[in-house]
Amino acid sequence: PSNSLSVNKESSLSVNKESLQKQIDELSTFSDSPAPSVTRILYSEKDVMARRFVKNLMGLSGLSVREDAVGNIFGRWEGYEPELAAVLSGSHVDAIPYSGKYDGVVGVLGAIEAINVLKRSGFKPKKSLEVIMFTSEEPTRFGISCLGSRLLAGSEALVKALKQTVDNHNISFLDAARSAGYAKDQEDLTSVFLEEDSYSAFVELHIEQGPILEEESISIGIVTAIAAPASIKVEFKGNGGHAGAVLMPNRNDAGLAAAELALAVEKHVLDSGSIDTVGTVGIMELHPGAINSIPSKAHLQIDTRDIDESRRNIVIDKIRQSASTISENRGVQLSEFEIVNQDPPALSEDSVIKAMESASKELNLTHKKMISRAYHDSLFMARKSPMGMIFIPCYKGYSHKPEEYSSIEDIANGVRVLALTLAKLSLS
Ligand code: HGY
Ligand code: MN
Ligand code: MN
Ligand code: MN
Repeated sequence: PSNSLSVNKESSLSVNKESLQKQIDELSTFSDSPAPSVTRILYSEKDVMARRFVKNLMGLSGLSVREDAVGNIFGRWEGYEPELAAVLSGSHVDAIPYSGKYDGVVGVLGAIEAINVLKRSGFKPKKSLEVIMFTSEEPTRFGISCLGSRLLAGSEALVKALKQTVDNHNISFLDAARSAGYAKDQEDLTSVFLEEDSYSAFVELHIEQGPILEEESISIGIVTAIAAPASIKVEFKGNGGHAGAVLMPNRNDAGLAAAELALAVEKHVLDSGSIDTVGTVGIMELHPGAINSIPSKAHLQIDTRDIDESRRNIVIDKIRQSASTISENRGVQLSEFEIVNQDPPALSEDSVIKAMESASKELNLTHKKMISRAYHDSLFMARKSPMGMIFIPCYKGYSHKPEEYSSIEDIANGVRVLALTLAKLSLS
């Protein structure tokens, strides 16, 4: 089979922009919140509609489709040496509440279009090429980020945890998975684990979710590392009571304990000595949530990250210390302090970085190496195969909100770099 890539790459790798834009727009309609926002939660009926949409596109591209026990969806283009470990590319389509329509989606629809681009160019893969849609990357429903890729990477702890994980409506993970047609007769989900050396490389196309590429008018980001994420669940309990009748000295207000801890998170992060340390309290729920009732319970979820793992872990220890000091000072009970995940960072593989760089050069696209401050399924796929990520610019770096936007030109640039990168890795 000829390596048709020797022809002029500019012309032979053309993206069908209008159909890709239409797909992005149509996929965004499978949402539980009004346009232009997107809300698409794991195993919800909108998620199931999105899955059907993606599987259909994979089929139309001639990919053979399979799904694993938790709904990771694979589409395979067999190579002429099918016994070699395949090259994998993909991302996620689940979307946190009131977010945008490009986060993750660009890496799933873009990977399918990259396959179409290669097929149209007459390319024949040596190593098979596979596209994956991870079953869920966002932590929204069960509080576990990158659930699909963590399982693929072989997390025994997660298999155990999923046996008793329930969502906010007390629906168990397995019941939710079964309602979407997965995890049929599966009690333990170790069937999801990837065999050793299943893939020779994994590449994810994603919007930058930061302002750098747009600010510097650079077309392509070559990701060298992904920051180390962690999340913590905290709950404070007090006696609550009547907002009018209970005098201040007699209170142990769980809500104020939570507020003080949130400010302590900010303080510890700012004291870390590096701009790369971030901390967020994105969830803070007060019970009973009545204006004239002193909060008797407060539930917070804390997200803290850093490109330097030990610096991040120091912040976590300080947060834990503050939580117990606050509970003593305020006479509230620290009824929960659970580190949900405390992951190391991931480094991209040199061989994949080189492939992405030479692809960008051959396509005459400006590019720069950079880190990813957002986490991605790539963080866990890096544990199973050489990993790389391709970033494209997004409007003002906006993400996780409805204003998220990338132009179809920028998306098409990313798809072409992905296509050429996959071709190089397939022939390597
Ligand atoms: O939060 C993140 O980093 C990812 O975009 N879910
Ligand atoms: Mn996201
Ligand atoms: Mn994402
Ligand atoms: Mn992500």
